[in-house]
Amino acid sequence: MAEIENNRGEDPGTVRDAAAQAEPPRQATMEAWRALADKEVKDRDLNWQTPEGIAVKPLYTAEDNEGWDPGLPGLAPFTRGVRASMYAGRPWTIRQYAGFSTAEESNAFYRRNLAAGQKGLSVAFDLATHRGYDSDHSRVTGDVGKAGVAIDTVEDMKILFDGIPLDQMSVSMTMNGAVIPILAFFIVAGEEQGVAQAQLDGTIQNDILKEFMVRNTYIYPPEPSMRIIADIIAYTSEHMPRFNSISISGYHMQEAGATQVQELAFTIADGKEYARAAMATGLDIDRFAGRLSFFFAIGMNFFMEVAKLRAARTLWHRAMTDLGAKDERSKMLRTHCQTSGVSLQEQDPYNNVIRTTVEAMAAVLGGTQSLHTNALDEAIALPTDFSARIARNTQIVLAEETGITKVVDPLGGSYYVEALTQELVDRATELLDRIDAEGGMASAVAAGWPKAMIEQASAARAARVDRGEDVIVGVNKYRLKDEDPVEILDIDNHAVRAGQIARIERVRAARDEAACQAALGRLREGAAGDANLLALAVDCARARATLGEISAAMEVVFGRYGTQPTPVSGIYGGAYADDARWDRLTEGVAATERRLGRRPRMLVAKMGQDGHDRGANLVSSMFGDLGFEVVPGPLFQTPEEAAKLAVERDVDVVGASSLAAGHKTLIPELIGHLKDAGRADIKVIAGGVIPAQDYQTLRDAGVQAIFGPGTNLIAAAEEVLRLLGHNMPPAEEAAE
Ligand code: MLC
Ligand code: 5AD
Repeated sequence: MAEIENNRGEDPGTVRDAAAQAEPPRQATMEAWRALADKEVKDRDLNWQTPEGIAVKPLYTAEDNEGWDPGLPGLAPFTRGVRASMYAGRPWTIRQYAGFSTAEESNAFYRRNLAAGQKGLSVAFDLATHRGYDSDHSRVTGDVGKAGVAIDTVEDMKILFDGIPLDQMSVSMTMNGAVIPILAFFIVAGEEQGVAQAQLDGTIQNDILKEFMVRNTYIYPPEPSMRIIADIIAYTSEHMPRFNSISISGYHMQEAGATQVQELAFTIADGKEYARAAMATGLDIDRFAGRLSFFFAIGMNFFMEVAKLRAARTLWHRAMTDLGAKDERSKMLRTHCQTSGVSLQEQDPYNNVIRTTVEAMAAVLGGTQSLHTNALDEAIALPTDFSARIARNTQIVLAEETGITKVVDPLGGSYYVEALTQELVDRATELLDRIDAEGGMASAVAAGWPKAMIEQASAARAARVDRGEDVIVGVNKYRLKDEDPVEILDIDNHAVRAGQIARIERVRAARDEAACQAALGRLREGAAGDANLLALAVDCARARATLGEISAAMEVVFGRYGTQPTPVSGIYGGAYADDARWDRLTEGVAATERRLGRRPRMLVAKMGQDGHDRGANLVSSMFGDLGFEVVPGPLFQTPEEAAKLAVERDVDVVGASSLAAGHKTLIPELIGHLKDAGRADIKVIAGGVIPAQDYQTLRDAGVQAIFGPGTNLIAAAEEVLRLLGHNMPPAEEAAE
């Protein structure tokens, strides 16, 4: 107002004085606001307790930001962004994570995507590759080519990047277990494309601590795994200056159920641990720290996610300063983000486009460097060309149509966002201090409490959703009566495997066997000693050793790691205290126990190389709370091993949890082995990422109940009790 009038050429002081005289005095006090708001809502409490225990108020003002200074973009502590010009100078990288089937098919998919506006690549490998097995290994029959692309030798890697110049395209590779052979293949694929190592631009995930916590694609025990990381940091800092040696990932923690504070603190703590591990090898921190990068999930709590990225940058700057970094680039947290997979639903799947758009906006308003937006069919399958196009265009529209890129940190100065940023910094610092006091993240992970904390948060969230306290549109509210299935990508696992095996055989037939074995021998010796493992693996890759052979050479020395799941108890059941639905179920369990003369027993089985154990852990925890005797099966069983365990423990039911598309191969095999053992009476149920299109195949194979994404665990438990012969009336009848 004053400025408009000022355009008339009047003295601004006079204008302001006149306006002050004309208007009645303003009552902009907090007391006045509170009185008005209370009147409007009739004294209802408007504070919101978030899952991380933060009390969010209905109003924020300048008072909430007192003593807090977020600084300026491009300048320490980088709260407002790592670049001075941010997206006004260069937009974030549209980097869609993808990979499926063979190297040929994935390469063609990448090229179509790049032609349509994608800017960087991000490779998803299949689980056989992740876990260091060649496609011909007997443990991976259900996994080859399913959740990502199968890579067995450097020949596959060359095909994967055929026609994609590796000196011009930045390539991220999500690999943590078989990280040594994969990075070696990448280096040699570049070399044979004519690209020197120093020119390679990209990122390797190489983050093992979160694998032990939540993602589970580890191979070796923690100690040699940490050595591998230090070796990679040492190698890349010397030979590959443009390459990000690690992508320290909170993403999978949030996917496993972590709150934003947990994701933030554990990720920063992981980063500190890696920096310390590299320094322990004698490397100067400023030699490598500028190429440590990060990766966060962006879920539906919009402002919390924006604040989380700002808090992460603030915390990392502090952490690296404490570790002695001098170069500001060493203290700059650069990150990739991916919209949240678990927030997406099978039911009414077009809602997922909306969710992903909101999450993508939070990621860019938080200042991410690179972004993956999930496809609408996320909850059931890998993206098709159609769903991938919409996912990609979500970013292109944000970048090119909205004007969001024109202003640096446009939410900077929002009272709420700044207050949340500070609150997240403070809360994460409390956890970080606890971790430091216990000797760092490797010790904390070994002690197991961060994983348990995440699983508790996950069980609490599941109970809130099942009870309808957290709304999911189309799932626990506004659910459709009829759903039209969307078209999905189906991969012929048998054909991919046969093709891969044929190629491995061709590579083996053509290579200089003696040279290959000699290189593998040197790697084995290096593992027993202290040579740089990546340098030795590069020689193996040149000599056409396979991924399985390179992994095995190190496994001989390091061993293969495995753990026994330990489900949390009391959280899910506790949320249902005094709830009639829960009482009906516990009565059903008690009646079943009387009939059987013992508690009903359930094996929760994880077969194949699928390490996604969030669903399995939840089911184990919930059925345990109900009074079942739960046998939580170890990860990575073959169908034969799972059947054997079921028979040994004399269970009544096996719940097979599948999240990596192995279900059509693995579950029928499991049923076959139970029959062979004369235990066809053991009931088999299936849960997880199972598309409706596959239900009939599974039923034909003998699966007695299928629980897809979005299943209410209470309803699932009722069905299990019915399967066990309990006369359980439907909930509506019981209520009548
Ligand atoms: C950027 N640049 C600018 C600029 N913005 N220069 C001037 N002005 C500006 N405004 C420069 C940068 O300095 C850099 O050069 C170059 O442009 C590229 O920009 P960047 O910001 O570094 O982006 P990018 O290359 O995309 O790297 C982002 C990254 C990296 C650092 C976060 O680590 C990355 O790409 N990560 C992706 C990880 C990923 O895809 N993960 C998938 C996980 S899926 P220079 O020379 O400084 O480098 C998963 C799921 C599962 O894990 O479980 O399977
Ligand atoms: N292609 C595309 N996206 C994938 N994801 C996992 N594997 C692939 C793949 N092969 C995504 C999903 C999942 C997250 C971990 O990564 O969104 O939730």
